[in-house]
Amino acid sequence: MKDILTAPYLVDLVRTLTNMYAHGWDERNGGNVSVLLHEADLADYLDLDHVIREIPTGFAAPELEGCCFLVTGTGKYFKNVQYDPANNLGIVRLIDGGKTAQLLWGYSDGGKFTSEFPAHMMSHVARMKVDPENRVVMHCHPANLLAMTYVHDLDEIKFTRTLWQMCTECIVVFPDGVNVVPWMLCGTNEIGEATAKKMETARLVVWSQHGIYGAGKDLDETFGLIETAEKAAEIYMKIAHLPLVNTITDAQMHELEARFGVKARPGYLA
Ligand code: 2HA
Ligand code: ZN
Repeated sequence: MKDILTAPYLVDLVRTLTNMYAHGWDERNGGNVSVLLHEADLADYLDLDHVIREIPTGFAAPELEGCCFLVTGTGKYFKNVQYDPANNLGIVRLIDGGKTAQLLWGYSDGGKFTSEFPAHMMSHVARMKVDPENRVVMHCHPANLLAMTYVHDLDEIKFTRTLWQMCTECIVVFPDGVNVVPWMLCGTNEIGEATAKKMETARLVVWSQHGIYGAGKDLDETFGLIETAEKAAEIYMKIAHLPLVNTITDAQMHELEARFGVKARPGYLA
């Protein structure tokens, strides 16, 4: 057996979580990330017949039967993950139609997956239907996106258009825009269901007055997606109180669509 700490997905996740913390997106135990793994990804590293313990999930997700996930632990701090991955992360396999998680590795102090596990698993189901390559769901608390939810209209078209107008590359990076969930109690199946519904039409979902969810095929892509939206929100928070003299027009957005071969979400541009 190879050492799981050398598995590319584990190395990649530890680096990404460390970077998310460095960006200030994950104070204290803020944020959570899940990565879909197949048994074939794990076979060289773990005895898949050895289940450490079983943890009830509190929801059903029959689409994920037999899927394995590398997931951040509840109450754990991203800043600490690099020093003790086996305590702060875990690998689980879903069985019983998603109602039970079999722990295959990690959560070594007796812990379990993030409190936002329902939102993660339901979002994986939603994104897989749109993009079979999707493997990552990422949640964090970037300050400028959060700030924007206090001062900007939460209408999804308006919110998306503002972000697109803040940096030229935004429409290229997230042509499907940003969906918005109003303030809801976090950690519940209800916010999980609401997030997953919004994930059907966009890879970015803002949780008002809380943070953001991103989804993508790998950690780099998903990190980059959130990074780009957060950069746009930062520009917005720098200029929102100043007289607006220039912007990126819808005609220029259409030029970007043509140049980069992307299609803006229907109805979002004039
Ligand atoms: O895990 O970010 O939304 C801490 C959180 C909950
Ligand atoms: Zn959060």
